[in-house]
Amino acid sequence: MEMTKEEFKKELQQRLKEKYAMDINDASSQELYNVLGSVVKAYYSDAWSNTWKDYLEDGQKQAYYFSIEFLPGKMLKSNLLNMGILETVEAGLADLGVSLDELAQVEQDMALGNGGLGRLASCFMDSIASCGLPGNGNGIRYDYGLFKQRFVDGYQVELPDEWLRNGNTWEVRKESKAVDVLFGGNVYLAEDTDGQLRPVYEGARRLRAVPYDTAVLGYQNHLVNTLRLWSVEIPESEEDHYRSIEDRRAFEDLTAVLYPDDSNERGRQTRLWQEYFFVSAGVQSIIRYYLRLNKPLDVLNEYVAIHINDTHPALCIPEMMRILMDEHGMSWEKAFNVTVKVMSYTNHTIMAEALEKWPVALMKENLPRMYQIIEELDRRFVNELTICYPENPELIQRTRIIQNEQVHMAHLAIICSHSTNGVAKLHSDLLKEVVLHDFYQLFPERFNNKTNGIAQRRWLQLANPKLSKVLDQTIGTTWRKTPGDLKLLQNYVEDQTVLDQLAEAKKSNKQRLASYIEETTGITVSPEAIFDVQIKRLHAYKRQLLNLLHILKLYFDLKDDPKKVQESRLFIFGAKAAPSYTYAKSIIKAINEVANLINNDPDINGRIKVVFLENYNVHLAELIIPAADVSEQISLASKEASGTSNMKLMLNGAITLATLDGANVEIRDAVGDDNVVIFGMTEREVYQYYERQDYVAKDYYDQSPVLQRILNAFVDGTIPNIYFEGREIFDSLLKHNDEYFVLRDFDAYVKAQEKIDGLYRDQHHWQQMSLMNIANAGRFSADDTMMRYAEEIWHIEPVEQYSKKKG
Ligand code: GL9
Repeated sequence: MEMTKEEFKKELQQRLKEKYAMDINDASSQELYNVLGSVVKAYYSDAWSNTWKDYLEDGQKQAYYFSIEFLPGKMLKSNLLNMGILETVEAGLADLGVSLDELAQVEQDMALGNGGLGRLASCFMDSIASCGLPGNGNGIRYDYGLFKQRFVDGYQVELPDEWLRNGNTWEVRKESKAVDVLFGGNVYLAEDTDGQLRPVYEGARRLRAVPYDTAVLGYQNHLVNTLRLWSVEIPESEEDHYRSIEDRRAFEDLTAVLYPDDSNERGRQTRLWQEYFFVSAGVQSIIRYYLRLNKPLDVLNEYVAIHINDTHPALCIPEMMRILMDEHGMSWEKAFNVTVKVMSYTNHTIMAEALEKWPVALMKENLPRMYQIIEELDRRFVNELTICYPENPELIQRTRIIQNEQVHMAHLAIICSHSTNGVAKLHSDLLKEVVLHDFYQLFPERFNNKTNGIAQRRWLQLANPKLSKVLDQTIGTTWRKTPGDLKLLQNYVEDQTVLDQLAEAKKSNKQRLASYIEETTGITVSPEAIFDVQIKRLHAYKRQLLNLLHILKLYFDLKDDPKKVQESRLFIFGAKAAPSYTYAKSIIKAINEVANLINNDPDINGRIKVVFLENYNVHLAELIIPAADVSEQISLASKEASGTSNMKLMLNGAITLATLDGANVEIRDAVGDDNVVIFGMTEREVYQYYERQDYVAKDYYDQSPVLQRILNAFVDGTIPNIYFEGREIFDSLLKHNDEYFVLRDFDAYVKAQEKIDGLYRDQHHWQQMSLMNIANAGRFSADDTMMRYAEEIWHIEPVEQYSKKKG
């Protein structure tokens, strides 16, 4: 893919004329953005159709990543970068008096995900294509993405995310690839003309699933994979079935909104419909495509791998069984055998409340055929175990799919797939030893670890051009394709010039963020302060509250002793709370009120500032992460499966302040104890408390005047305007015994923060630590993670390698 600057300019102006009959000076940013989008799309369209054709002709095995969430963010610059024309286009636009950065702002964030899980899926899409792997995404095209967050009087208010209002340049509606999906009604088995038992559907609703395809461009390798998102429509033939507008709406709304819960949405009928809708449409379209290869269905696993991203798409399993048996007459045994080989599953959380279960009655009523198949899967599993473990009926009860009138989706996913992985070493170990121990005993060979990774193209090359430039000048440009080469930076740890350049880049990113903060909040912050960042969903286990308690401690210390030696600090928060999660919303309110209190206290005089940025999303992350000095990863050990912002922050030179949780453990291993600040209980200690049941939060309060003052501030009016919220937080710690051990870890956290303060004072040393973090972040490249999935789970190969083998 080649294009000169002049060719680009000509093409852009030409298309602007065709589409709007306009000159560049008359076009609005939106119009220009639309036209630029069409230039870009035209530019990759050949590669896109060639990729499909090549896969088909070569009978290439492909992976399909099924995820109910994808969180790609903005795509313009990322597409330009991957096509290798970012600089050409930037320069061409500049010639025409247009700033690419400003134009890029016009694009709406594609926010079809809640947080880490959805963002991971998008990093994986980028990496799959960039590694030359044949793999595609399958999900839902929500009309409304994750809500927009506003603060009103310090409270979170949710507004709809109308991301499609101005259209979506990148998607292509594929009417001809639509499929039908059936819901509800009755299903019974009856003998067909050929004597076979086939299901007969009575009174089912038929909905049409229409795919919208988005190109996923590999990094400068001419490969273009597909992210296929499904949208619901009512087929014309079915219109008579709808008695009223409301009745119709209920079905049309199936793909209207993403459920905004950060871990799991339980028990809601529409959510179950969403899950089946995109799963059924996706599996049907895979099979339809496969049949074009003219291969028998019992070797499907040699051509297709389906990945179940968390349990939300676990219905892939019974749906695959249904298609193979009901539509293609395969026997149960054969269908099951193939299905297990095709499917693999990733677990993303050990939080018990997030393990998805569906009431049998709901499943039966809404997805009768799915339920029949699940019931049979359960029955056969129980039979087999009864033969193998006759002496252990408890094991069978604990592991079966249907228990207490509920369908356990994780059990379904593990029993009927060939691979179950966790997302960081610690997490995978906990799955084997504790959470899924029974299954590990039954199927030890299925369990494996795949530590998460991040796409360094977005999180370094695009988000941090300043640092990227320093890297290019210092270690050359190979790191752009091979993130492992960042390691070369380690050779410069004693090089003052390089350290200064890194510091300069950081400072400039801090200035950029400071301007944004000033513009959006009116708060003036100094780029000299330590930028201390906690950005992630608001959840009790992530312990934003611990951060807040420490801020209050610093505040009281400075009030008592204005001469106290201490670096000035800017505490930055970004976090959305699930709309129904009142406790998380109370924490948001409390942080906002503490921010008001401290930022406006003349005694403090700006030495501590607290900023809670509204509407944290991918785009804002790209602004915050390059500017961070300190990365807060302070979840209670054992609760954060992996975390991925920890990797992004490290890559951008922030020092990690962390508990030994999730991937923090591997970050410590990568940088060494001297380049990270670790504190708090280990996961073992946490489990010991669970076993002994002897944690008494109130003891910590009773014994610590410091904690008394801080906690009392929530209920005695010291923090204004939080009458209810303050009480709720206070009670959560003392009356309800502090579920996430905030008070237990408080002292250790304070000491760790003091250590950070001391380290920062020695700027030379701090820069060296920062450099070591950048240099060792390569191992968290999603490219490597995807290569491991490809080799060890999906058994697919990069296309280049494949062509070489062919040749
Ligand atoms: C999560 C885990 O909580 C994170 O620790 C992990 O990094 C990601 C990706 O594996 O998955 N599981 C989960 O349900 N969420 C995660 O972030 N929640 C959201 O996506 C909001």
